[in-house]
Amino acid sequence: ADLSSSVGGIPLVSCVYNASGPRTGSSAALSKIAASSAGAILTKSATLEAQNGNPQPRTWHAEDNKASMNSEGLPNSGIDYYIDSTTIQETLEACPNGTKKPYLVSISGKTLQDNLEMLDRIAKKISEGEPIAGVELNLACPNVIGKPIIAYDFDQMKDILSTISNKKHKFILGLKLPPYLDSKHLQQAAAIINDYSTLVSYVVCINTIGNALSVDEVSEAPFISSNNGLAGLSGPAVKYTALANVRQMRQQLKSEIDVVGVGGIETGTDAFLFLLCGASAVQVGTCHWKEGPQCFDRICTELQQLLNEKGYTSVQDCIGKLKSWS
Ligand code: RRO
Repeated sequence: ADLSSSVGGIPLVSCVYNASGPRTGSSAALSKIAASSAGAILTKSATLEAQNGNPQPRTWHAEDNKASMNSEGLPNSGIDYYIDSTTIQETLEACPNGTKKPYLVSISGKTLQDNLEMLDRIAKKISEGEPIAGVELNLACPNVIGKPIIAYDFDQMKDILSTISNKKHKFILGLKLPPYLDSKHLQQAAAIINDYSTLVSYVVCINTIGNALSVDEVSEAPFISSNNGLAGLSGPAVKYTALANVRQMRQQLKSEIDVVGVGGIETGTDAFLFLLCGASAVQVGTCHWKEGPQCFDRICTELQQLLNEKGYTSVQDCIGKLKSWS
């Protein structure tokens, strides 16, 4: 079966690629994604300046591996590193036999001004010929202490989209969204995004479920030290919330806005379920973190086998084909 797809008009040889976050901070890490079966390469969310993130320990995995948490606090090398021609070249050179995959940059500015500055720098690099295929604007980071999740604040979300929209940048823009746990909230978010359908080419659902807490029975303290132990929840535990968000976003958004699914995907079957719910592509975060970039090869092989067994000849044939009871 044909695993190719496209996101916001960006062609992907495979509909499976990495989530921003784990193993995405350096060109060495990004090169390994490039060398794998992943269909695109997405960087760690960047801030304007490089920063170290929150104190350790800031990550945790459940013993049964069904849940993970992080309060990384945006450790990253700064936007200039991720859009630097050496970083991009080193990464893209690792793509298999002379091919080039889409190189996508994630940004998560601490202020609107920082996001605007980063978008301007990206636009400049693209105009100079840097092969940056698109930008994922992260409106959903749960781990900046004292900063709420932007996409839960609809006034702030409108303000950001309207300000960026006035800039008339030409690159492809996606929005990384937090999970919405109430359908009314999801509808409100979708309505705002629909108003900016000329700006937003795709959305990515979901970021981690914010402000979870894991407690160590032995020390009687949280496992994670920063932010009073509060951290973003990921892994198989969030898969059902992610599927619901992908499904509802696909139903609420204008058809020209693509949906990318992320949250707890570990197998080809998981990827297939997200496609049925309306995802044009899927990202792998926690499983990539735990297993390394060989997860992309494995998940692609599994998805391929499943589609063949089911008689689907392409990913395109199953996107949004979730059956209903009535
Ligand atoms: O770096 C982080 O703490 C982080 C980010 Br920016 C994000 O978007 N989601 C997450 O779970 N962690």
